[in-house]
Amino acid sequence: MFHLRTCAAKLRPLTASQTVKTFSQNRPAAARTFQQIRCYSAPVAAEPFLSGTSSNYVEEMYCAWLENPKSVHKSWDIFFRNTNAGAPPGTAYQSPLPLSRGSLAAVAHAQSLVEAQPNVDKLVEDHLAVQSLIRAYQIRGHHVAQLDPLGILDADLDSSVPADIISSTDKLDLAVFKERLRMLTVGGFYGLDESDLDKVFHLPTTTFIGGQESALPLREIIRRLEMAYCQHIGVEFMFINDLEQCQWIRQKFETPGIMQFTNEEKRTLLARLVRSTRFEEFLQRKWSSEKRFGLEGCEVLIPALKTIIDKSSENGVDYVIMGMPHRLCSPYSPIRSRGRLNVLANVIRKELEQIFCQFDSKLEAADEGSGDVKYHLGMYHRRINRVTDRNITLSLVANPSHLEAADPVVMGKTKAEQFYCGDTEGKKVMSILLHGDAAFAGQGIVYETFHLSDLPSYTTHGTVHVVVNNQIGFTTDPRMARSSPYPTDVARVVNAPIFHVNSDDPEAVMYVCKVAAEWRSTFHKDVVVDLVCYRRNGHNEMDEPMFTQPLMYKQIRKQKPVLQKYAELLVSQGVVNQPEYEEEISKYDKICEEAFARSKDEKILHIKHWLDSPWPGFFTLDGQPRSMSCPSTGLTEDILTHIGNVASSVPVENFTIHGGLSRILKTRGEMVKNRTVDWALAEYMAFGSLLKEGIHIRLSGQDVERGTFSHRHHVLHDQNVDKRTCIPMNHLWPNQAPYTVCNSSLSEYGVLGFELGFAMASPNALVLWEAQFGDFHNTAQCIIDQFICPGQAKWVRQNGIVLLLPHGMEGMGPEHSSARPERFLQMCNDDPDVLPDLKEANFDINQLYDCNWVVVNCSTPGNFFHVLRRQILLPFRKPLIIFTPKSLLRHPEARSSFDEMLPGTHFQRVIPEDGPAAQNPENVKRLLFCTGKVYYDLTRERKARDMVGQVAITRIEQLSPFPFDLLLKEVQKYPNAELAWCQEEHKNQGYYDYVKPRLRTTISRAKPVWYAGRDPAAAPATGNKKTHLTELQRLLDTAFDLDVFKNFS
Ligand SMILES: Cc1ncc(C[n+]2csc(CCOP(=O)(O)OP(=O)(O)O)c2C)c(N)n1
Ligand SMILES: [Mg+2]
Repeated sequence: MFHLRTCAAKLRPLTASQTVKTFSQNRPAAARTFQQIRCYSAPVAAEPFLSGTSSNYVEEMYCAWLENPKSVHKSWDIFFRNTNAGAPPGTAYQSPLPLSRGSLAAVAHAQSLVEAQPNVDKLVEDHLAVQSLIRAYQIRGHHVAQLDPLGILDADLDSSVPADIISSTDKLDLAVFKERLRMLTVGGFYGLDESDLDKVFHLPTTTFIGGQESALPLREIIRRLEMAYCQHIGVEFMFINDLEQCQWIRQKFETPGIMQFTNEEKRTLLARLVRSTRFEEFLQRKWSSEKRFGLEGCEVLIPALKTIIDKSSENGVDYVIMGMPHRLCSPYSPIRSRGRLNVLANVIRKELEQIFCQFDSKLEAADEGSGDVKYHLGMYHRRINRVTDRNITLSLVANPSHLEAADPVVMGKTKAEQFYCGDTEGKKVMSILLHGDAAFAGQGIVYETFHLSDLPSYTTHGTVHVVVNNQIGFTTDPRMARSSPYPTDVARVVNAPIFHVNSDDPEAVMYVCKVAAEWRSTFHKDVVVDLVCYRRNGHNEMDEPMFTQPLMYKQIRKQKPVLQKYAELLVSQGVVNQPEYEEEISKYDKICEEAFARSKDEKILHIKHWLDSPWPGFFTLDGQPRSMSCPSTGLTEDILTHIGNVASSVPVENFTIHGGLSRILKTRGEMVKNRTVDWALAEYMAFGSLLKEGIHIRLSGQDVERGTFSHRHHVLHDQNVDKRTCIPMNHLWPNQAPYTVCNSSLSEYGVLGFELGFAMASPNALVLWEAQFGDFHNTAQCIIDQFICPGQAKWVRQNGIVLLLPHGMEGMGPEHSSARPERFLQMCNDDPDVLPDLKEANFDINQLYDCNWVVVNCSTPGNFFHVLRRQILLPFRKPLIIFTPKSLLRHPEARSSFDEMLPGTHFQRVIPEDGPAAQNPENVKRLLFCTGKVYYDLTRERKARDMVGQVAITRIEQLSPFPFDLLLKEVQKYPNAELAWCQEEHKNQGYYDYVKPRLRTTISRAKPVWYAGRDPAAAPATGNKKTHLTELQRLLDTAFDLDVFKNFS
């Protein structure tokens, strides 16, 4: 009521013909612009029959009248004309006149009913009731749609029928219908009764069931709603809070006859089903002894994917990146990954012989790495899309067994591919993610990935999600596996429409896939297709599904395969005849047999053929690095100075920065004048120079723009203009590469996965993920364990992602202290007990080439600068783990001179002692090795104790691969020194376990390597500041007590 009153207050006269014009011009966004064009000319709100609930209805009528005065009942027409003419409240309404002859018989019939009504109240109420009924179907129709091909479970896990709609299972049987109507009436929902069924009701603009008609009898309204919402498609969309999007969906599903297929389309669909089904059967015939684990029960997935790809290609997409769930890529055996093979064969169209030869267990692997089971491997294939005749590239991202872990990786790769081809709206590159029902509901990474979908620096402008909802997860019933009604409910957080579809109705599946692809290309937002299907076999052949799902599997045994069902339908419709169908089958069987014969000629397995992201030009043709050396990572003074100057300025006009930041920039400027850098400036120098060299840089993570420790400030904010920002890094050079720095959502798993995927797309980018504090990386452990650490070994693909992990024991308590170096070091692949050949040319580069990742802890900004630059100047890519400092960011000694960064300088894997101890090495009693920040505590303590000549301190900056060569030299330089490793971390949580055996191997176990550090502990650090300081003092005492180890020797 309030709403209408507000509107009524702004009335101004307008004739219907005037408004028709205005309205039709605004028609596409009619619903949105409604507020602006509504302009009654009388105090309508004072009409006696208007109430809060009826006002919506009157608005609908008014809109329709504006568009076409004849489209509404005559009584409304008169009413609106009168109100526009200024009729006072209560006088605008006049009893309707009889309709002229020649209009629809049904309308005439309805008219006579309307005219017979004593007053307009009943008319309004009935129309409102019908409007509510329509809305109920739109909101809850999916709850009664027939989605389960087995007809056992309700896909929404709820067997109750919403009380306010007529269940589709009633099939409008008159007796049942009457009873339902009686219940609805008694329930007081709508106040309609049987006599209303043949009355004609005007349809609101929020439905499309009328097609060309603007009014329909109630019986027909219900029938059409049933057809749209309660058959084999359940549309969940009414939670979307954008009217235009809702209208779009309603139009796609409500318009009568919209789901029509030509005979040609039906034949194509049948042919695709033949391929999908017969491919599975072919594999089963050929490798029958292998365990089964396939697509049976969801064969429709193949035509579904093809439809999404065809439609997207038609709309301009030329690159589709896919990620798959486990059912399609079993970790255990190739044959059990038939779903994936089916996709490779029939969607991506990988040559069949290439696929079949993978089953030959006698073939030798030709590439480096331990490899993975073949069907976790990725794929990249370019081909012509036969339907659209356009080129299309399809890439399937390799994935681990960990369900859903590949989701953010696929998104990141998609974002990168869009970025590199300038596809800022996602018109050319898109992703399709496949999911299992249990995993989609259960794995939190799904939610985390959804939350990236609309963020400016992470959006891929819409992903099409396809859920293979076989209503089971291994042996677990969905009723035990999730609390949400549907497995897809997680998608509602981003307002993604969800199309549930019974997968035994292939045409319904194709239709929703088509709509999903169109949705994505229209709105560039995520959409979900929930293929409600079944799993014909057990989780694998060893599993007896009847143990745990007896009723379901009794039904499944009786279930006719979808191909057979659909073929029978098309034969009955005369679309194909039986011989044609059989011919299609034998044609495809023959293709498989011939490819199988050819596959016998393959001699060697090339995992490289299964790369998901080839890097053209980066390697030689046979996949080797172009050199095995790394140029100097130093820069000229000019470049350093230029970057330093930009980093300490605001490179745009009229931009007011915060006073505190001005001081920070001023300090930076002074450092530049003094030819020194701190951590932030060193990072600036590394990034700025790589940008000059055409290397794109992307730094992502929580609060990275400013930096958790407020040291970075890569994005300046105008203090006077909201959202006005400046990124000086993008103002460095005329033709520089772009710099992306982006605060991420508060997700480690999702964002690290995303950046890994981004880094996958190109070797010519420095992609960094920074943890807020290093310990938070463990919520992304799956990405580290399954992708970053073993990625190259499993999937032959390299990745140069950089992890920046703030680390250091600074009395801040157990959290925020440790980036858990022990975990990263434990996963390094270098052998602690084998001394490599130190005389080998380019020993350091070879070592880097062989390792699975590089782990560093730099003690100076200069070295940090070099390691970042080296990451790109190396002729290959390895993940780089950097433990970054916190207090050292502002430590006055943690500065580097430009001299350490000039041409000819390099990253120092080891920083040897260079003080008095190094001048007289034979006097040195102890050689202390350490890494990172503790170095500054040690030097301070040594000075305080006046032991600079007796104790040498050597910093190991690159922990892995271990610098055996340089450390051997260090040990040899101090022949009289005992060796000790000093760390500030607890003994079981730091570097000791990694360094000690390698140091011992370096010196052929000639001397012990003593330990000076904290005791083992369960927590990474104490929460008590005093204890922290006591522990620190104790470890320093140990480090400088030259007698402390005597009793142990
Ligand atoms: C993160 C993770 N946890 C557990 C598993 C073990 N696992 C493999 S398949 C499976 C059931 C998956 O069910 P669903 O997602 O419905 O896929 P379906 O097998 O039904 O296709 C489980 C629990 C896994 N692979 N990954
Ligand atoms: Mg499942």
